[in-house]
Amino acid sequence: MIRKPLNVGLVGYGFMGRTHSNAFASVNQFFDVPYRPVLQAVCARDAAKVAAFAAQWGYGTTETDWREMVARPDIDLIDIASPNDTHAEIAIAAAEAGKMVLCEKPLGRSAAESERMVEAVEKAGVPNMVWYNYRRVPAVTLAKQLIDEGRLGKIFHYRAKFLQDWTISADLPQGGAGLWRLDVNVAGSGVTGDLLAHCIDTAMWLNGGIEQFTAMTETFVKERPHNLTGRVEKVGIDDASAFLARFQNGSLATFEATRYARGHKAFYTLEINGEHASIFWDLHDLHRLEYFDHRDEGRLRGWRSIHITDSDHPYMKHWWVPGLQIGYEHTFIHQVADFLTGLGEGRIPGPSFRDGLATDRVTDAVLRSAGSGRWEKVG
Ligand code: SOE
Repeated sequence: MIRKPLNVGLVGYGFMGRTHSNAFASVNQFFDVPYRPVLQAVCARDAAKVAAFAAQWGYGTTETDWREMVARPDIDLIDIASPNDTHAEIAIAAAEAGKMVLCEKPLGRSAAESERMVEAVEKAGVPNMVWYNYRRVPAVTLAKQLIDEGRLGKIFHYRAKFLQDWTISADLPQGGAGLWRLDVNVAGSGVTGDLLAHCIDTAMWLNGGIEQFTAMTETFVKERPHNLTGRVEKVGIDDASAFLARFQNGSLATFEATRYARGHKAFYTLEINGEHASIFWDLHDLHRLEYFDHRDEGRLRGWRSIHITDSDHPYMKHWWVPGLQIGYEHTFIHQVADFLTGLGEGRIPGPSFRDGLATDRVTDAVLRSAGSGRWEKVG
């Protein structure tokens, strides 16, 4: 297949900049897609650090002002992997310049910000996508297939958790590189936008829209030193967030995210209980899907632990041989592969900016409900 070059301009070189760069650099080795991502430019404010990143990952050029990169005619796609407070401005400018736009999650710091982003990409008619990568863990994609095939029957329950423990120390400062997630002005919210947003994106993809819910949040450490001001400042983010929900399909759900679950690092789990069958998945064991089917013969009925490494499992024929596992970074490669395939077919797969906005509407309403104690309906 002749692959058309697609010139990528990346903004941000942190953890997410690395996952995205790896995906762009690896996709053609494993997937037969009609485009060849070219690591054309990377942009960040620190000239020395961005030059080192460019050398390490093979970016051809560097910029220190994203506006310069957005204006460059040799860039086709702007990929936003910088902190949340930069997403809207860059995405809107990129769309207005006619670039395709990929944006790290959450789309905006609030639904209002995300609405402007959706308006910009849709007005410009540019391909767009949000990096909710967990949809493309093969086990999670298989769960989607099983649900869509009707194997679970009517869904009664959806249960999701995303547990971490890295902010428990009150000495941990907020703000600056790596710790901007603790600064509400930059992040928009705490675990609600960072972790619960993943659970909500996957849940709405697997189980449809959420009708109403009631939430609670807590900030356990109320003040932290700020890396940029040097002062001890009030903490504005939520450290833990949980809600009870009713989906449009009638199922009941519980969601929980926290950075205060000692011992858990990235324990994202989801369980779905249907009339005929149940599914359980756990990010710490991401290549397994636990499946129980009540229609199995009684004597042999039980939970099956399916090792998702066979060539008829989603994405797996592109990797090694049956039995050999893949990991976290592959979810980003799958997302790029699907994006490039969709680009060739003129049909970009989700999550689109509009899907990202739908998640932000829920996270906004979670914070509202936690403040008011009332049930919220999502439009
Ligand atoms: C936070 O620690 C974080 O890195 C999130 O920002 C990511 O989206 C999540 O996938 C892993 O945890």
